Amino acid sequence: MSKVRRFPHCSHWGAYTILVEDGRIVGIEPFEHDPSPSPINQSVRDWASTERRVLTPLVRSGWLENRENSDRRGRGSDRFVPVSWDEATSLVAGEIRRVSESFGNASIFAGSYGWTSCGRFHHAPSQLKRMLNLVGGYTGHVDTYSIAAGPVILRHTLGDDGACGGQANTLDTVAEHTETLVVFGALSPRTAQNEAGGIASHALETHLHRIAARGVKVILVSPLRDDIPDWVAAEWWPIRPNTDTALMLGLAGEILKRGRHDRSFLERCTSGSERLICYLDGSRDGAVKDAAWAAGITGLDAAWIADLAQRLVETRSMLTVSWSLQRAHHGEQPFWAALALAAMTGQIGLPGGGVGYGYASLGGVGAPINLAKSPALPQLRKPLESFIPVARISDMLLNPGGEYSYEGETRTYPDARLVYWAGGNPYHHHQDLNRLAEAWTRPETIIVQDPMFTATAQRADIVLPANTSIERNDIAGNKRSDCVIAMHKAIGPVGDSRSDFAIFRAIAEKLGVGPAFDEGRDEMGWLRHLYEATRADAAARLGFAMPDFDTFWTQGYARCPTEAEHTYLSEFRERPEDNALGTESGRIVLGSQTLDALGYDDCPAHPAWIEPVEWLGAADAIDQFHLISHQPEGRLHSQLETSPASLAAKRGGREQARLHPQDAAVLGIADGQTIRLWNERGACLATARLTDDVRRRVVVLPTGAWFTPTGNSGLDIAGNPNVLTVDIGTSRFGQGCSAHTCLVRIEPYEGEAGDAIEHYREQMERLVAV
Ligand SMILES: Nc1nc2c(c(=O)[nH]1)N[C@H]1C(S)=C(S)[C@@H](COP(=O)(O)OP(=O)(O)OC[C@H]3O[C@@H](n4cnc5c(=O)[nH]c(N)nc54)[C@H](O)[C@@H]3O)O[C@H]1N2
Ligand SMILES: Nc1nc2c(c(=O)[nH]1)N[C@H]1C(S)=C(S)[C@@H](COP(=O)(O)OP(=O)(O)OC[C@H]3O[C@@H](n4cnc5c(=O)[nH]c(N)nc54)[C@H](O)[C@@H]3O)O[C@H]1N2
Ligand SMILES: [Mo]
Repeated sequence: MSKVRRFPHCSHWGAYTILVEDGRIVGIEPFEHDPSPSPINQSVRDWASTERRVLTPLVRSGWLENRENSDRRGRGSDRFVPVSWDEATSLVAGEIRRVSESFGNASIFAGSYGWTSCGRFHHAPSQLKRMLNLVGGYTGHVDTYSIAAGPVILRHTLGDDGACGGQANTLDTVAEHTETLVVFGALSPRTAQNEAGGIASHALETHLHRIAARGVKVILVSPLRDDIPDWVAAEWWPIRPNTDTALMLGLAGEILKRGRHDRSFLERCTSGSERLICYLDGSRDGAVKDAAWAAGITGLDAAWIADLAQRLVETRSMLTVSWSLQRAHHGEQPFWAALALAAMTGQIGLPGGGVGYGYASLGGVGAPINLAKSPALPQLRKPLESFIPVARISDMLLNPGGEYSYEGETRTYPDARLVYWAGGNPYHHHQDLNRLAEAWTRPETIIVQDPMFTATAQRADIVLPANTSIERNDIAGNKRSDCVIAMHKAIGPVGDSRSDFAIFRAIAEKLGVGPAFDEGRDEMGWLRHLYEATRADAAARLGFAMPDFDTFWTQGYARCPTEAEHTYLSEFRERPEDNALGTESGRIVLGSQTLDALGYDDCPAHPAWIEPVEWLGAADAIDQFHLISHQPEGRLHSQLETSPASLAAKRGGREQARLHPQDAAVLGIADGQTIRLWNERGACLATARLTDDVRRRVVVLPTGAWFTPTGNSGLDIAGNPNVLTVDIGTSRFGQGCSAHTCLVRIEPYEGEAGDAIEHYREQMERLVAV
């Protein structure tokens, strides 16, 4: 008689138990200690289906014939030839050796950005980097698509980027002490569902309920009303996108005008405030930065702004700034301006006061801080210090040897001949996909390792089918979660897929570094080793007892030592001399000598409002819309795109774009109609959804639809916003991605486009047909 077996597991969106009967998944149960589990849990059963999976190693026919001299424009259209694992891993090892010997290891680009699965051992980019570090290294990347401009500017103004990633005030203190909460961006369970490396307990709603119950004055500054749950009863300030810096500086200037700035705090705890003040009071450029000035740029009401300036100094006030604000042109500025505004109020370092970044952008930001070492596969010593800023991938491929600047240094792009991508999907995550497609023809060889036949895998020369986390054992955990979670193998591998570790071990062996790569441990040996390192650290450094590995593995989770009720910079505030920050002055930098010396007009020496390259205030924006391509509700990026939670947000076989009914009326667009969004970079289709939750002249199209270009024009019929977005760095200083800066035109679409998912399936079948 068959019996249901239970397997504890975890994904970036949370922990759950997989119920399996006769090798088939028959149910998913959320983790018992999670107060708000994510609906995406239910989607993981689709990993077991063969639909969209890569079932065997594949090599593009053109590459197989001509190797590095192949016609690279055949990527994405040449048929694939199935090969054995032995042949595939030999080809990969051969390419690594060839490029290393002929051009040097900097010509191997293995930044391999991406979220892969949440398991810390099979973590594909870490495995890849570990292997390559044993054979001379690779060109990697710094920062992330999530945050780049933000951490770069905070390193220079706060001394480190901890405040960006969960080391600012914990949300329990905000829920308890804050009287005025200004949310720039979002505080939404939509994004808080996910946490890199998994999350055991989703606590955002608990904190928001407390905030609502205490009657905290909450102001949501966002082009989108549902960026905070409606039951929080926030006041909605529908700001013109990408103008938050002007609002923040207008508030700071208004405080200054009224003489309400905290002079003592500025003097004791900051440097360069005179530079900022000359800008705010107009003595630098003749424009007084006050409520009226900010109203003109942001489209908000001057009286509201003036009122808020007063509230910020008269009540315990806290500013939260979502990561989204810095994924925009000049994204350094809103992060720095918010810091400046909080410094003017003098509330930094007080419980529930000051500023913090990225709350709810991930579910663990603002959670109690995990003090123990998190489990992670060591990537070993790097023999090569070659890197690019993460989002400069097309720039690198298009301009080998070209100059660029990053964080104050002038650098050159390496000559990438071989690209190895494991666990990421650049045809999901990168901006201006048509430009990426051009850049993608430059490398001699492209290797993609993924369970799914993604748009990136379709455009590879060698595709290695990794299995998904439910087909192997792993361990989840990170700095922002209070548990490590056991991830048990629930089903056997789909097709001929193998675990990331098994794939890299086979390649390492062919490169002659097998023993150094696996250190004699197998999968379970490694999990035990990584867990025990966390446990030993918790015991030695913190006197905290975690269960032994076997108990942890059977129980499915183990609690870690955490610090709750954390107030950021409280000691610094008390005694700045004894707690100097790692900045040029040891204090919070409001006017920077470093940036003054660099003389950049796109990242000046004090926080400043600078017009983005595209925005609604531009002269040519009159018939255009600002595109917000935010994170999708029902999936993580492009993952599990055809699963129920993701499909729930699609209509008419493609992604929905939300716009205001009055705008739709002007354009002659009805709810549910197919629309075309376009600009000079590309075009895609979407299904219109009309709602007054969206500010006028803004269109919201979530990311993650699988890139499905059709016809000669390359019209994407799935609704992937990255055919429209702009591929420029945030500034010469930060070089982050500018995804949230983008203008588009919209029109009703009358043609016959077909169903995007069906079209994608047919394309997959064409590529692997023998
Ligand atoms: N327009 C616009 N673009 C954006 C953003 C935006 O706001 N707007 N946001 C950006 C942000 S913040 C991010 S983080 C990026 C996200 O970009 P990515 O991280 O590249 O997106 P994912 O879809 O999560 O890609 C992960 C890939 O790993 C694969 N994978 C899953 N598990 C495994 C595994 O166990 N092994 C291997 N080898 N592969 C696995 C998945 O199938 C998937 O193809 O997108 C960025 N792009
Ligand atoms: N369900 C789900 N959750 C996720 C992810 C996912 O793919 N799916 N991805 C995860 C990842 S990798 C990351 S990095 C985080 C990202 O977390 P965030 O960066 O916080 O998420 P976004 O959804 O891009 O943006 C949040 C909101 O910011 C607002 N916004 C955009 N531009 C502006 C602006 O100029 N001004 C103001 N005031 N508001 C603006 C938009 O209305 C948007 O809804 O999300 C994580 N959480
Ligand atoms: Mo991200």
